[in-house]
Amino acid sequence: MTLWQKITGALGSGRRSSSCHGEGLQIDSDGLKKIGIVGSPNVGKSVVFNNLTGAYVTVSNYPGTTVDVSRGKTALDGQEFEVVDTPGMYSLLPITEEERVARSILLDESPEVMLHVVDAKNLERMLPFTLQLIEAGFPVILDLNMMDEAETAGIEINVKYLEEELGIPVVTTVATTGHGLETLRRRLKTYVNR
Ligand SMILES: Nc1nc2c(ncn2[C@@H]2O[C@H](COP(=O)(O)OP(=O)(O)O)[C@@H](O)[C@H]2O)c(=O)[nH]1
Ligand SMILES: [Mg+2]
Repeated sequence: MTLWQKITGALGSGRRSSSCHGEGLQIDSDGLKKIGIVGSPNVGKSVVFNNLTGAYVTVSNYPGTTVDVSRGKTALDGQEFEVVDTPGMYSLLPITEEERVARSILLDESPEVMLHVVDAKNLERMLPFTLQLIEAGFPVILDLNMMDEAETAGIEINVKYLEEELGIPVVTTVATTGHGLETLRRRLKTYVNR
């Protein structure tokens, strides 16, 4: 079985069991377009989220679960967006409650853009999920975060090639220092209004 077959096969079963959560969901979105931050645990999603949103953030249990979901707002070049920090997930096939919540946010809230944050040091391990998201038809921007550690480890990434092969915007960031965040903001805004 090829990687692609594995990915598309996984998506099939993922889709069939969708929408088990999220019924009657209350979203304080005020009709704003939404940016969903997704990715596996410990890649820097929350640091990116905090950087984008700043002070006005609400943390609440996802309905029917004990999983915390943070929501905030960001202004990109004068246009306001809601930003959702999803719990970590490794694929669209949920195993843990966190992953089920993350997938429900993707499927039920349909963000205008999914920011897939990955650890640039472990790109190879993380790209299959990017492909899953693209194949599922989600609007994806890939954020190669932890570029400082990737560089220290001597890892070079051909971002332009990656963009061409994936057909989506790819940005590099060091979320903890804010490096690359301005470019990320600009590309998010351009992408949402494309
Ligand atoms: N060196 C480095 N550390 C980072 C970077 N981004 C996040 N971190 C650290 O990685 C850890 C996990 O970050 P967090 O945002 O909680 O990850 P999450 O689980 O994806 O939300 C924290 O200790 C962050 O300070 C980065 O770009 N470079
Ligand atoms: Mg987090």
